[in-house]
Amino acid sequence: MTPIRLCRPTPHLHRTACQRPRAGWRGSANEDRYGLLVTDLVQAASPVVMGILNVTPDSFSDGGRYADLDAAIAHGVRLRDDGAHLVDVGGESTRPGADRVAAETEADRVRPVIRELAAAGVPVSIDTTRARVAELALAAGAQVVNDVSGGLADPDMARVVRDAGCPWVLMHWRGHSREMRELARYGDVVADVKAELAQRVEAALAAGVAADRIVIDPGLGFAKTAAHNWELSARLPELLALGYPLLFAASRKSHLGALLAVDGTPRPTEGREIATVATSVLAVAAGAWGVRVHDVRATADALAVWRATGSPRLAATGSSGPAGASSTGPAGAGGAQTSGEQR
Ligand code: PMM
Repeated sequence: MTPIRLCRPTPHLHRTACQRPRAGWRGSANEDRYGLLVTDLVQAASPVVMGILNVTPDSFSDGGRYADLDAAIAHGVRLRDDGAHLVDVGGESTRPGADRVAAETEADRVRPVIRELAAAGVPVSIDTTRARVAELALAAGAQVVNDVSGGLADPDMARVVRDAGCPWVLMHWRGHSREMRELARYGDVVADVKAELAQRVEAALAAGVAADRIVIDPGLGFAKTAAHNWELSARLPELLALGYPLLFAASRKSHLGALLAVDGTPRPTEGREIATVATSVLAVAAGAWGVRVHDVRATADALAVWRATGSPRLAATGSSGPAGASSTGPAGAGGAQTSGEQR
């Protein structure tokens, strides 16, 4: 693997050497289309905030809310105005147990939204595991591919991303929604996720994707119990050692609901925002490149505080996990995925 230099978020506004396109930066054709935006995002000096816009009827937190085109566009613009560097548009729910939708349905949901947001100057990423949907979304104006399968679900995805020259978020993934619960079996969850992410990065590089287009993501909630999510959250420096920018996406997920449960009843998704902000800031302080969140304003405010206090970095925690969390099954803070919980 060719590790790229990871630019840590810093409070400085001027461009550092590692923010400038490096030798090997892939040509002016890609720069024309993705140019500075891409350079700024993947090699950003400040943490990148990705706002979530699911145009699905059934996503676990915002499902059904933005199925209407005008509502979706208005929300995407609001996310940008609140401070999102990217608005992540998804047309297929990936909550555990969800049925797949047809590729045409997924594409029909996302394309008009992306087209309008791009026309309004909102930078968009497409959240899809399908190469064809990614291709159509890029043609409609998306600038980043966010692939929760890390390229595993569709063997053609690497070609699409390589040809576009756009950034590619490779998330750790073991299987589609219907089967992911049974796949939450690990020896040491951090070591296993790290090794599997390294394989996905290798595959992307082998397919010709440039190293400076790659972002990794541990995939909280995807074939992970609550204990796995906490352990990954606590040991991000081990994943950062892979040498790639890391996206952290805990927003409103079920381990937060379980942590805040009262009498065994998980806190509903709307009540998980403060916990989301806390975990996002901790991730950035540990070195995450960016966070993917529903409430962009709350996150942006918290990151402004983090910057104003000198962007303090946490000491690397080494390999010991959080107290009480087990990597082999549900235990510790939050315990198992509660049935009925979405992620
Ligand atoms: N989680 C969801 C959807 N897309 N993308 C990335 N990169 N990482 C994630 O953890 C992730 C994702 C599911 O959450 P949602 O229903 O709130 O979008």
